[in-house]
Amino acid sequence: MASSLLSFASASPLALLDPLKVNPRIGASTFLGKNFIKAKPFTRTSMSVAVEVSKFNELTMAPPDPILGVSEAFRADTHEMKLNLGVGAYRTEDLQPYVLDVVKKAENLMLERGENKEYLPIEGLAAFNKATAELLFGAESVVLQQQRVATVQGLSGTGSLRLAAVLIERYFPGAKVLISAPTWGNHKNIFNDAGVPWSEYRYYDPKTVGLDFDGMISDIKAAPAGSFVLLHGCAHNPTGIDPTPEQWEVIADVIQEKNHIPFFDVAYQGFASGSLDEDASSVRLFADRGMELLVAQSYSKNLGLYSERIGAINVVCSSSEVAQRVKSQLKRIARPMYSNPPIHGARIVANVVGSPDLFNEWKEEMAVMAGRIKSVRKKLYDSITEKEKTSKDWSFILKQIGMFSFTGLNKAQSENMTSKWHVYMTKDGRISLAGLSAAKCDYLADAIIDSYHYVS
Ligand code: PGU
Repeated sequence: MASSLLSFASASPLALLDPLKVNPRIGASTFLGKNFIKAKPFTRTSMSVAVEVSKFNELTMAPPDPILGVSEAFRADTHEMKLNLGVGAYRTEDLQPYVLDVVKKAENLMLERGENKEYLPIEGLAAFNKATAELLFGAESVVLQQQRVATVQGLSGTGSLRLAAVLIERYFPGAKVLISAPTWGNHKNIFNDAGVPWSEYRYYDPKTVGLDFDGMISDIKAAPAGSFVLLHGCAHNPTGIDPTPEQWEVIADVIQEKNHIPFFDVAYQGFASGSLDEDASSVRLFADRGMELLVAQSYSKNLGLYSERIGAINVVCSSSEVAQRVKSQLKRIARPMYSNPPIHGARIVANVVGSPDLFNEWKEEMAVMAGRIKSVRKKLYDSITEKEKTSKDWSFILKQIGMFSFTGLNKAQSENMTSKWHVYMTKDGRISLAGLSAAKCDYLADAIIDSYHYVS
């Protein structure tokens, strides 16, 4: 074995060992441990091979992720006032991560039952798939009664979006996905990596700090018929601006006229209004019209299951027979990608949604989380307006909904928030109010006022 490892070292083009630190009289035994005490000293040949240029040398350093990279930078900062408003993750008033009580109860149930860790089927846990589709469409919905929905458990929202992206690439070659401008930073990566072309439709109007509804409608109209239109089901990320129910009707009209296919991303069900049903109303409006559509779901935020990677892709089809075929193809996509999904988060969701007691408790906890965010939103607005010396109108903070506020701060101003104030946020000016406490509102207001007025 020693000799085979040594021959690997001498044959490897990778610069595995630093020859300057190698004592040629001792050779590799220093590095490889006492099992290799009999190793021969390095020869000239082995040393020169060890520093040869790596086959991976062409790889440049990838940039940090615009969202998850912010948390890495935050962890490295030692300032006592530092604040992480980058990632959309719920924190308690003490700014600690929060595990929902219903999640702990569901996990205890799982332990008591002594459930096993066998592989799940490719499509995931049956009880989860049933619960997640019912949560989304409503247990009494026509699409579920007619078995027209293909539901496959995915690796949270991201993995579910990716399954759908591959489905589009494979079965709708050349079809474009229309994405709101702006959108969640990872959407474009997902479609790029799946080889799906995309373009943007207007969404945010910086002048009104509101929805550019006319721009949105005309861009959706102008797109080639049969495009996929990516819509945020509720609590649009990053703007916090959703269409009104009347506007949703018009969006559905245009999509139907153009024979487009709606593709909903539902990552915040319950976090916009505090009500699970109300936050699913956009999706239900489209499904009730008899349209075919796709919906990716995530339980990262509403059940705080960020690292369990639990979500689903749902494809509403024109008949149950088509839905079965679509499901079979989604499974075919999943199998070589990750084989089958993890069970733990799926069981938690199935237990919580499937038990009336836990379900009711979940709704209460969700209302508390959504309520805390609403209260810091109001407190931040009050602090800013109290400090504001000009006629600048900050009321958009109150109008936005969900976990985020889109502050309108530009890149330089957002950078000032971090470099001067140790407030970590994404460079598009988004702050996660879920990471803010009432106690830090005043400090954040100072940072925003300073960055807005004194940095151009
Ligand atoms: N869709 C939207 C609109 C999202 O905001 C997120 C998460 C996801 C999907 C995917 O979440 P999963 O955890 O894969 O279910 N956005 C958060 C979390 C950090 C990130 O970028 O993944 C955010 O801060 O924007």
